[in-house]
Amino acid sequence: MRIFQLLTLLLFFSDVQAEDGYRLWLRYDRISDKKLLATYLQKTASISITGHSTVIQVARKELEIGLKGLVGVKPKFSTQSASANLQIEKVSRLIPAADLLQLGEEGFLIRTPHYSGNPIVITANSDRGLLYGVFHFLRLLQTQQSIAQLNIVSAPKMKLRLLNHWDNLDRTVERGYAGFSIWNWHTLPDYIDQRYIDYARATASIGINGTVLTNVNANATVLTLPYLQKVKALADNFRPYGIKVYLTARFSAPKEIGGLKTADPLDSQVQDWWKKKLNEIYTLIPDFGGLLVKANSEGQPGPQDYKRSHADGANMLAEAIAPHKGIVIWRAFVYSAELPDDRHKQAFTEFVPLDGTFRSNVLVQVKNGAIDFMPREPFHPLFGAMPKTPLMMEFQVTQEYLGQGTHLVYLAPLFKECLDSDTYAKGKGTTVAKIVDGTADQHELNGLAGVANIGNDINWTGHPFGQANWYALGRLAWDHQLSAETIAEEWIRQSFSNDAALVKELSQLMLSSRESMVNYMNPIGLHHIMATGHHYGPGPWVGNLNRPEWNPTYYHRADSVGIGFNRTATGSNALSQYHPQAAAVWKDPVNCPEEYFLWFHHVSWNHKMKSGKTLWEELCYRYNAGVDSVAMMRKNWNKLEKKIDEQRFDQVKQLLALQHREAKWWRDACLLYFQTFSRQPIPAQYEQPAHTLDYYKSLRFPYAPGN
Ligand code: BDP
Repeated sequence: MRIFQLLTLLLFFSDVQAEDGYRLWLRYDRISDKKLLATYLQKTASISITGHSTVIQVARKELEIGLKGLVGVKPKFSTQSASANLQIEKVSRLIPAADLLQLGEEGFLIRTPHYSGNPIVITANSDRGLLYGVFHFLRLLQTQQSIAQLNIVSAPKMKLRLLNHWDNLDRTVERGYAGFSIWNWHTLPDYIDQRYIDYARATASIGINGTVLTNVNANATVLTLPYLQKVKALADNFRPYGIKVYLTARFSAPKEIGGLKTADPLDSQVQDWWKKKLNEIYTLIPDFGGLLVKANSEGQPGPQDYKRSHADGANMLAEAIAPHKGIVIWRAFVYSAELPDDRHKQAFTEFVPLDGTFRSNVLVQVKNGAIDFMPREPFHPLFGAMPKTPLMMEFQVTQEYLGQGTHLVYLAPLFKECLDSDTYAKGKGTTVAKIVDGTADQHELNGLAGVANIGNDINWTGHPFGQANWYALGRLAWDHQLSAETIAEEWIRQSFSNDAALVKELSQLMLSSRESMVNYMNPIGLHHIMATGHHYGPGPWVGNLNRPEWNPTYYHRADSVGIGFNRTATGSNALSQYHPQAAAVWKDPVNCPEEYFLWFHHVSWNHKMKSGKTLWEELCYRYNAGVDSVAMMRKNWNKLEKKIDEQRFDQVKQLLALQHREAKWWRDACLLYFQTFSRQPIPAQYEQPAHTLDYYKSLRFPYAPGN
């Protein structure tokens, strides 16, 4: 074989094998459509880009990488806009001032104004806006859109668009299923891993503008100088991408690393300590974003240790950070083992009376639901109940309760379901999205965060489809009106290919995946019935944990009569925390949507469901339908073999087989256990459990990840 043939062959193979997922949605492979390729080439033949900031340099670099890949030509840049085909310029004279006004600080506009030569103009009010515009332009090319006549005006609906990393300093990741933390604290600040840059590119490309580097179960060490220098190194590298860094603050840090005897927020020494600490942080990182705090929750220290309120704690930090224009994000994820009240109600009970008492630079971060990132959960009753406080949304991108690293579950439908829910707080149509984006109560400070699913696995997220959830989080934080379908399609086109049939198949697979998972894990409103600690797999029988609300039996309440948690007025009355019109949807067992039935009602085994089946039969049906739909996903995936690179095809194929096995495990374990109460057979038309209940109860996973 001639040497050049060998080289070509090697190149060919290295190309095929390079599809390991590392490039995420920024693959920038050559445009296959010849006609489009010609247009793109023509429209990008000369590019003017003005400005010299590091952000502009990043935008240029991205255009270079992107166009080289997509159209095969290294772009020619100039600063002479008049003759360029693509003109990238802050506050472009070609765009009316009123249009620029709509863009705010971070928005962008891409337009083909009608004048000679028909150039494309990308403009914004800031360099960051231009960078977002460039990423969007490259997205148009990657998804093979027409760029003949463009008029795109896009401004983010949320001000803070954050990833929350639950990463520990020893590089383990709480609820992380994609390897270890990407932050290598040991080699920072001297060594800047290329991953940090690629993380920033990907993150900025979907509009995320902040990253909380550390776990909410915080370690005060990150606030010591050697670690702050490491944080600074990351901040310096993220700044050109418009990404600010944030840290989690351990409330007892003044004691642990400051040598004080107390962390009481009303103690002047404690206040001074935080002021000095924040001065130190801002000296190193002038644009540091702020602090995220989990306090008096699941054993974390907090102001209540000193009989102070959450507002006392948050305000003390907020005051210390205010001179630097920083913010405090205070989490509302609180519940107590001592309180006999339904866990569902506790955050509301605790926080609503504090509305109006937080400083103006405090946001309260609320999980999408009142329990904990369940496969399906009604929106948190706090949304709409604290009009004087900006409430930040916390979604979980990492799939702690949703199949972890092994299940293909596309989360945009879950995120959308919550954002589109009507709180009725200010009349019909006051959706959760409107509360969170600040429009309902005119909060300038507003935001949305997602607990990241990123680790040091080669493809970042473990499951190749986990990438879609990272992508969806960013896109929805930018624009919560985008549909789950649109986001899926964008992601598929960029991550796999623009082949129309493939896009259709994959998007069907993704869009139905969440519902399948609900069926085989937690149908009809069941929740929190997973195994202890690691939350991997089913554990509905668990009832012996110290804290009552950590037990699955607390949530499903199965007995000889029926199953489900009565949260109506005759039960815990958690429903009373919702606006009466929102509560009305769930209150009446006759009309309650069945997907929330057992969330709000204790229902008898023989209750007739809408399908005509009894509740027990419906439960059997749903668990089986969930398993069947995973079988269907496998079948559909296998049909795509020729259209997907070998590496990812094989990876997903194996993972779907695992998901299928785990779906059966969920079904069989749950049905066998609930059958001990219903005392009815699993109808013969369904596959019968492969093992006994005792077998499922005996399974142990001492080293399950993320715990
Ligand atoms: C739960 C997780 C736990 C987190 C906690 C939180 O199991 O690991 O620390 O939420 O959000 O979902 O603080």
